[in-house]
Amino acid sequence: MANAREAAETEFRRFDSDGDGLLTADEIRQANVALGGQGASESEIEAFIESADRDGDGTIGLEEFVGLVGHGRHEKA
Ligand SMILES: [Ca+2]
Ligand SMILES: [Ca+2]
Repeated sequence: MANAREAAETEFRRFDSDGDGLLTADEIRQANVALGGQGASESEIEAFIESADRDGDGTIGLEEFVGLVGHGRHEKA
């Protein structure tokens, strides 16, 4: 039942290079490059964080990441 979630968790851990359970702008930038991106701009990374950062701490936690990529549901808080 949690296949999409597990896939998202696996990705999250791959991106979380220091293993603290939070994705920072730096880690997201590295992840983007690792995925074959040409390097996201600062504003693209900021926009990505803003779109996913529900608790407003400026980083992407696992739950926020799963909510963003784990499934396509659009939930209104
Ligand atoms: Ca981290
Ligand atoms: Ca957050």
